[in-house]
Amino acid sequence: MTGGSVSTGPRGVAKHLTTIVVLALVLVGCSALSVPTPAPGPTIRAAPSAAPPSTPTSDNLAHGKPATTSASLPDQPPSAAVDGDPETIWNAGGLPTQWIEIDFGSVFDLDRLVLLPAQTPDGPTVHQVWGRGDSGDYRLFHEFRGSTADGVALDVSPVSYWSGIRYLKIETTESPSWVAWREIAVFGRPVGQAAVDGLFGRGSALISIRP
Ligand SMILES: [Ca+2]
Repeated sequence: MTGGSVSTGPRGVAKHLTTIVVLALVLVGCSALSVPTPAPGPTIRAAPSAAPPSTPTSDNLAHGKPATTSASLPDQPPSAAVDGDPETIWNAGGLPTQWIEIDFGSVFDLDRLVLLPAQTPDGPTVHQVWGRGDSGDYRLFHEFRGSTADGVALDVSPVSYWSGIRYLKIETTESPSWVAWREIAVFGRPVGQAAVDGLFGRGSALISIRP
């Protein structure tokens, strides 16, 4: 009896030690597992892509191009809408309808338009995008319709090129504000280049394919 109780002592201690060791290993294992799971990766990787895409002035077809308008204030001329500076403004000095037309000097196929409004007060507006070649009638390519605000860009990239445009006209038909633009940026390619791209597919479409 006594021998039995003596003999079970070490086994009991050993059993407890084993349990402690196992628990310690489990705890170590849990802490080890928790180490490789820090903040979610996508959150960290999202930071660089959160920055707005750059729109280099050198690629902006409208930059420094001749612009004419329906009207303008003496100190806020049409050229201020295409000077690359968001702080300078073309201001019609009047309510809609007002328009601004930009002459690219030759014919382009356009794939992006960015409009930076100057607007007081904010509110519902309608802006129509018209284009034509060296000659011919204007064609309506796009219409922005919605609530807009001062300094908040309107950005459109058509699925297909807006083709054969030398003169681009932005006509504002509705707004609670005098019609004014801080900046108009236009991107695209010469007509011939667009034809070559058609053989291979557009780069933007290829880049958009992700696993
Ligand atoms: Ca400007």
